[in-house]
Amino acid sequence: MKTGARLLVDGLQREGVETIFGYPGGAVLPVYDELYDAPLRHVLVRHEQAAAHAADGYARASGKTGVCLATSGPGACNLVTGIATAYMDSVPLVAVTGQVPTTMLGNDAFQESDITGITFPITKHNYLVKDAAEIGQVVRDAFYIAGTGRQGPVLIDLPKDVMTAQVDPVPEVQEARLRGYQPTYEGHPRQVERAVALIQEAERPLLYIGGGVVASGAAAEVLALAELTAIPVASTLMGLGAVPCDHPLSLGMIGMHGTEAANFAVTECDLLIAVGVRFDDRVTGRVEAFAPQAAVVHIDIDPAEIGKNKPVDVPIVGDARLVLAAITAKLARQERGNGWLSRVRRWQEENAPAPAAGLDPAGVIRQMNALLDDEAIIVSEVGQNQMWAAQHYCFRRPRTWLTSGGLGTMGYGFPASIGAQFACPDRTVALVAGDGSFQMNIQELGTVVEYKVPVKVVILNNLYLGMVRQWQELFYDRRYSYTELSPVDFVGIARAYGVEGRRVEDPDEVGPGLEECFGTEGAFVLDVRIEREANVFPMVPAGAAINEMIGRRG
Ligand SMILES: Cc1ncc(C[n+]2csc(CCOP(=O)(O)OP(=O)(O)O)c2C)c(N)n1
Repeated sequence: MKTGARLLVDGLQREGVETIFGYPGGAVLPVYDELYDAPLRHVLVRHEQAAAHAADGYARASGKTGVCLATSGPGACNLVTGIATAYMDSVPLVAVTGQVPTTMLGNDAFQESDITGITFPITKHNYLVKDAAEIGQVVRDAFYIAGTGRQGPVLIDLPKDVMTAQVDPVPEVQEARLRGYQPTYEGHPRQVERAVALIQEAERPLLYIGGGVVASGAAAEVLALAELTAIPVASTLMGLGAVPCDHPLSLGMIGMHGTEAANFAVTECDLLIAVGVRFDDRVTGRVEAFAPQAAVVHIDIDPAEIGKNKPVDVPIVGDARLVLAAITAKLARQERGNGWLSRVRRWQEENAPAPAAGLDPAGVIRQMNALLDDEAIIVSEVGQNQMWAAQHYCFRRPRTWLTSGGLGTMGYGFPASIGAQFACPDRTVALVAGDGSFQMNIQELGTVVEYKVPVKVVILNNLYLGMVRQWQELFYDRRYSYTELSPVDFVGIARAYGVEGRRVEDPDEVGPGLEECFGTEGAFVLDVRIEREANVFPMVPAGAAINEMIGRRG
């Protein structure tokens, strides 16, 4: 005989869960009582949004499914932004919420919210469990759904009486088997043949890779194909790290703040091999002008992505790793003597970034890069800080760059970096933040102190909501409507929680400041006062064609 709450904890253990992030409340107390002496680590965050982001950071850094836990009503609602963030970036997550007893469902009971209704459009699947005997199987199925195919968040809502119900006998948990859910892993052989033929014929091919490459562990396969056939590679924000940034075939990031080489190459290419990407508008700009001369091969595990935003010539539904391996196996080494690579290289050389004056954020990121090893995990907040980190840090390995790409969630980075540090306790985890976004989940300094999480926070502090101010400067005639932020004593706040910190206001102090930050054993907050009106360039204005960049460097 076991209670529903016990079956939940047993289920989590059966799935290999070691760490969960959560926040208690009345409706979830039976589960917390079970956690009291369960061999599971529960991390008490300071806000449920942070629990979801921490579980997400844990998942992105480790490749495992992250788990968060909250109470009903306000607790569950506070998870919503974190669940939506994970959904948009296809991150495997299981969120467990307490719910009012089944007898009170729909009565506007105290702390009731229809969380399955609320999260319906932002979860891959969700459950409102009404029979405690089903909990074991629901947990098994939830982890299976979250972690297979196109990964994503799954929610399990447990009414309080279901948690306390006694189950006897305890049903055996079966292998997950879900009618109507069968992800396709092997690409269709005929489509693979067509892709191979197009690669053999192409004169100006380009690989366009995204988060799906990281998720499916296809980084080595991308590199093998690129090297065998001398195809340059452009990466989305989410794909950074899959191919080392300093590899001769790497063009860096594509899109709104992408490199000239990547954006010009996609405009000129005659074959676009899109892998694990979704043709997001931040990448394509005006979609008709994106790869206008190219035949398009699109490889994706999610059939719904193919042809969604851009017509595709060769659709290949499957796991990127398997499909790329199948394509590469059919190809012989190809040289590209037609000048495509030298043209691409010329774009790279002509547009090498020029050093800026003053306390330049790009310089801060480059100095960070010089100090840290390839294993370091860099997490960002959202805004200019995110784009500077993406542009100027040299990512060389998958899962070393964690950022909210699809939803662009300010407040994501700090809790995600805590989750990443729990997943990878022996590696350096550094957060690049803006002063605005850091303040969105700054209370997690409490979690950092309580659990001795040694994350390093580097605030690129411009006293503005910088990215929005940049848009106001460029497109709203410098009318800075509600984007100026008053100065905050971040070092004082950090110290009040018990975290060390230092403020840097002079370019010469950046190096020593970073050295102190990364040389300190525990957590550290480095508040770097950058040039207030530094902008992120190059930039493709919203709705423009991808090669219509403004503010080119130099
Ligand atoms: C939760 C949330 N609210 C609003 C926005 C809109 N937004 C995008 S970037 C940005 C400014 C970010 O400012 P800051 O964190 O200081 O970073 P900076 O751009 O200055 O580096 C805002 C408000 C958002 N992305 N997320």
